[in-house]
Amino acid sequence: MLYLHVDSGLDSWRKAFHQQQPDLQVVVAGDDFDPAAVRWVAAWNPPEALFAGFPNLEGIFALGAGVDAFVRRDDLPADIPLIRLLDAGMAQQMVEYILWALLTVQRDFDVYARQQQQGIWQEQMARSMGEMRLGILGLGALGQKVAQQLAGLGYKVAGWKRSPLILEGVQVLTGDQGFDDLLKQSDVLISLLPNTTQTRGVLNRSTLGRLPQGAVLVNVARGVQVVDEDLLQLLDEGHLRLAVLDVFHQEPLVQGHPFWRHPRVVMTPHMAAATLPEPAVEQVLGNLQRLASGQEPLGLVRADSGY
Ligand code: OXD
Repeated sequence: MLYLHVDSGLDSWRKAFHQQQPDLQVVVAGDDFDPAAVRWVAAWNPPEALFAGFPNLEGIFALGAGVDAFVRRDDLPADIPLIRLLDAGMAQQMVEYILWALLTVQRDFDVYARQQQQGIWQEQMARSMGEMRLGILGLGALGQKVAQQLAGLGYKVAGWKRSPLILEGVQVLTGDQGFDDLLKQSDVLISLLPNTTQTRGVLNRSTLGRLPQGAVLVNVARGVQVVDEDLLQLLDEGHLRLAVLDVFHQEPLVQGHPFWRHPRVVMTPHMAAATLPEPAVEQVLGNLQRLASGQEPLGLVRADSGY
């Protein structure tokens, strides 16, 4: 029996499970079932103490890429595998979102929006894709696909990862020196980093200040990676041209936060890459099969790295 917890679209999730594996019993809050019979939980934004209610749990599937809401909890026994989604339709959405941000600056649509408000008719000198140097922080399952697709379109793409990696068409940098080099050469810095103790606050005055004059930040990872005051200062001082933000310290972003009205901030409500029920369920079921045959599931979260 698998217990399902999602914030929205419950019917689509149940349907996807039913269509792909009709014999798997899927239960949700409010159903009549014995908690002791629940072996698996598939969840997004799991409420506090959710897992403690199931004494015979064998594994937990996070229905997303980031597992920060699943780690460091009191109700999650350390010996139970935590498995996250890898891509499952999210990479393509990320590419689309980032491409929108890139085209906004490459073709100066942010400038034209301001010019329109001021009644100014003036053509800007657009850059080509090959003139845009992108720096992608985080080359995990999503980051790698995003990097390669953007490189395939003609952008100059570099990426940073903790451990070395060979990725065709992408310059991969590692270590502290690599991080510094990436910052210095990125016209657009894109965060796809996981949320860990090391990445919290990593986008601050010191790091963002090392980006070239007029650079742009795109954050599609987690809001806590950004020190908001530092970002606002760098935007106000004109060091950064634009910040495209999909994620925030607190979501929904509190009313009155300066991001809402800042002329150099473009914000969206954490929608860059939604979890799509069908590919996500396919991945969960594939992993259930792997576990049943003694194989390691894909997307197993490592306790030491937290992702
Ligand atoms: C995720 C997210 O981590 O949607 O999947 O933020």
